[in-house]
Amino acid sequence: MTAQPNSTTTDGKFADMEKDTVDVHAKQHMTTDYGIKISDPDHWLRTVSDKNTGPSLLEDQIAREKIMRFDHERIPERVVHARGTGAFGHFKLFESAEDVTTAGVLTDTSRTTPLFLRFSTVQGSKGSADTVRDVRGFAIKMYTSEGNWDIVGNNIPVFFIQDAIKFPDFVHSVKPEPHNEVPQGQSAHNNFWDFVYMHSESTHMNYWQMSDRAIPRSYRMMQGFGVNTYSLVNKEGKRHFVKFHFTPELGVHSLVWDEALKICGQDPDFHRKDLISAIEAGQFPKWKFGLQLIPEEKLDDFEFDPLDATKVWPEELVPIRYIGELELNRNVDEFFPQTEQAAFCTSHIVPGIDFSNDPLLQGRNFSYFDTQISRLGANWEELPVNRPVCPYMSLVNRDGAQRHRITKGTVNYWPNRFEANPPASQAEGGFTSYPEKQTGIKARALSEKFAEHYNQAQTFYNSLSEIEKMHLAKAFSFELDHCDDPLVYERMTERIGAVSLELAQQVAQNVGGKSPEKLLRPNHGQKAKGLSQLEYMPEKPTIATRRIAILIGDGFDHSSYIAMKKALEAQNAFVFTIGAQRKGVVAESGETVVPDHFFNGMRSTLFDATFVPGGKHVTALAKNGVAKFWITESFAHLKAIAGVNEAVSFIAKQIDMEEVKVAKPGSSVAESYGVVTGHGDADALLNVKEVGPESKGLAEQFIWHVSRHRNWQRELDGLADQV
Ligand code: HDD
Repeated sequence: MTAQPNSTTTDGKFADMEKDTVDVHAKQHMTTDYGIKISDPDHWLRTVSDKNTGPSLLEDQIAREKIMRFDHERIPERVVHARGTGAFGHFKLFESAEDVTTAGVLTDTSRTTPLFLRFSTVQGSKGSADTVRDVRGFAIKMYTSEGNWDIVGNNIPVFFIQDAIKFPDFVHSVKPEPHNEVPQGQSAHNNFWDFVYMHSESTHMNYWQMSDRAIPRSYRMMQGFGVNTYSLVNKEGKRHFVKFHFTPELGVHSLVWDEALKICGQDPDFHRKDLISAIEAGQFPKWKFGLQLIPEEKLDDFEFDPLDATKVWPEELVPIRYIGELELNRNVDEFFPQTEQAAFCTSHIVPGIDFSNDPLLQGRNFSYFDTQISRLGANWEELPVNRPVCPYMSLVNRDGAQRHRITKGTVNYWPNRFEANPPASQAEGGFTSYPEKQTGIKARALSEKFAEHYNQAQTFYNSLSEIEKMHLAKAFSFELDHCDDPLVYERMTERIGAVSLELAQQVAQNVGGKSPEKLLRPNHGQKAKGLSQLEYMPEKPTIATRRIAILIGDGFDHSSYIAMKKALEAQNAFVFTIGAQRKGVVAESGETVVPDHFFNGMRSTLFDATFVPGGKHVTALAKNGVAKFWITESFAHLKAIAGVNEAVSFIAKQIDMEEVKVAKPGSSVAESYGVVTGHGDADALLNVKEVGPESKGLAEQFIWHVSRHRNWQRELDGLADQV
C-alpha cells in the first residue's frame, strides 16, 4: 500500500470513511461474505477418485459466492465523463463573502472544508486514454458543515449547448458513431462536426475545445470553472448571480498535439499517475478560488444574457474576486468505492447558495440525480464517499435497494404525533429558496439574447497569442481531416469563416472545402483578458513536479550528473535517470548508478525536459537510436534540453539546425531556442544562485527554460513544424 503523506485536512470526512474501511494487511483470515473462515480458496469442491477428477459440485457455496460476486463486479460506466480519477483535499477561505452570501463555507474563515475532486475526459469510455483532445471535467464535492455542496464544472468556462434538452443529441453526436462504435476518445468524426455545424450556439465552445486547453499537460495545470450561473443570497435576502473560478498555482499548461497523441499509446494513464505521484510526493496541487458576481438588478445590462452557458462574463466587465484556496492532499485508498462510486449533482447546494434560471443548469439539476439512481441505485448517497459529514436524517426518504441505514422509531411520515424529525426554520439553518418573482407564459423558447452565437468566439480567437492561433488551425485541420463526408468538412470550413477568415482559409487549404474569400460577418476586433492560457504563468517561476530525464551510459561524467540532479531536486523537480540498462551504469570515475528506467522502457514524451551530462558515454549514446531520437523528439516538442562538455556535440548533431547555436569548446555557456549547452567545470556550470531570464549559469538557464514550459519560438520560426 502506498504511504499517504500527512494530510493537513482537519475534518471528520476521513474519520467518517474509516467506519467502512478494512485493511487487507490486518492479518485477518479470509472469510465468505457471510463470515465463515475459508480453508481452501483455490479448489472447487468436486468428486474425485484415484484416477479421475469428477464434476464440480453446485453444492460448493464458497465457489459459487466467489464467482457470483465476480460476475457482478461492474456497474454501468458514466454515460459521459466515464474516464476519470480523483483525490481528496480541502478548501480554505481567506476572505469572507458575507456581503453576498450566508453560506458558512464562504463566510467562515476559520473553517477547513474537506472535499473530493474528480477529473475526467468526456467522450471516451472508462478504459480510454488520458491525453485525448477533449474537455476535462472538474467535479468537486465539498463536505460542508451544512451539507454537501457540489460544483460539477469543466476546465473550459462555456458549454456546447444552451438548453439542457439538447444534451442527448450533443452526447450522441460526439460519442462513437452508432453503427460501428468508432472512434474512441476523439471528437474527430463526421457526426460531431455535423452537430457543431447544425448548432451555431456550439461555435464558441468549439473554439475553446480546439485550443490547447483540450490537451492539458496535467490535471494540476488547468483551470476549473463552474460554467453555469448560480446565485448567492446574503442575510438581507439580496441576490447576486455568480460564476465560480479555480485558477491553478502551477499555471495553465498543455501538451503539444503530437506528444498528446503518442502518450495515448505510450502511457494511457499519464494524467492519473501525474496526480497520484504529485500527492504522494507531498507536492499538493492548489487552485485559487474566485467569484464573479453580478447584482440581480444588473442582469439585463449586458449585450449577452449572463444566464447563457455558451457565454463567458468578460473579466473587464465582471472582475474575479479571489477569496479562497482549494488543495488536493490525499489519494484514494481504493478506486472503485471512492472514485467510481463518487456521484455529483448540480442540485446539491447549501443555504446561502441558490440556482438561477440558466436553462442548462435547470435541466442538469434533474439529470444528475436521475443518472446516479441508474448507476448506483436509490441509496447512492449513503455510500461513504458521497455521504455528508454533518448530521443528516430524513424519516421519509428510506427503503430501496441496498439500504444500509437503520432508522429507529415508529413513524415514517411528516407531520407526526411525536413531532419526530422536524424541519428546520431558516433561523435554524433550514434551506429556503430565493423568493424570485415569476411571470410569463409557457413556451418552448429562450430569451432574445441567446440567439447571438459568434461574438464571443471572435473575441476568444482575437485574444489568443500567435502560437495558440497556429495550434487552433492545426487542431481544426486534424479533426476535419478525419471527417470523410465532404458535406461535413466543406460546410464546417465555411462556418469557420463566421469567426476568422485567416483560420477558415488555412483549414480549407489543409482539408479541402471552399476557401472563403471574405468573412461571413465582420470581425468586431475585440479582445478580452483571461482567454489566452499563456496569461496564466505561475507568479514565481517554478519547475516543481516537472519530470526531467537525465540520459546516461557507461563512461558518463559523474560530477555533472550529480550536480545537475541535485540542482533540479532542490527545486522540487522529479528527476529520472534513463540508462542503457536498469542495472549498474558505470561512470568514467568509477561510480555506479542504477537508472530508474532503461531507454526502451520510456520515451521523451513522458518528460518535460532532458539533460545529458558530459563524458565518454556520448559515443555509445550516438549509436543508440532511442537516445538519439529522444533529443530530436524533445526538440520537436519544444522542450528544454541541456548538455555539458562532450554532450554538446551529441545534442547539436541530433537537432542539426544551424539556427540553434551551441557552446563552442573553450566558451562557457550558450542558450539558443531553449537548448542550453556549456563547456567547463561541472561545479561552475551547474551552480544555481538565481533563476530568471537574465541568469547566466547553465543549470540556472536550464531551470528557467523548463519553468517557461515550452519554447514557442522554435515553432514560430518553423524549426519544429511537425508538431
Ligand atoms: Fe454533465 C457528468 C460537467 C452539462 C448530464 N458532467 C458530468 C461530469 C462533469 C460534468 C464534470 C462528471 C462528474 C463526475 O466526475 O462524476 N456537464 C458538465 C458541465 C456541463 C454539463 C460543466 C455544462 C455546464 N451534463 C450537462 C447537461 C446534462 C448533463 C446539460 C444533462 C441534461 N453530466 C450529465 C450526466 C452525467 C454528467 C449524464 C454522467 C455521469 C454523471 O452525470 O454523474 O448526468
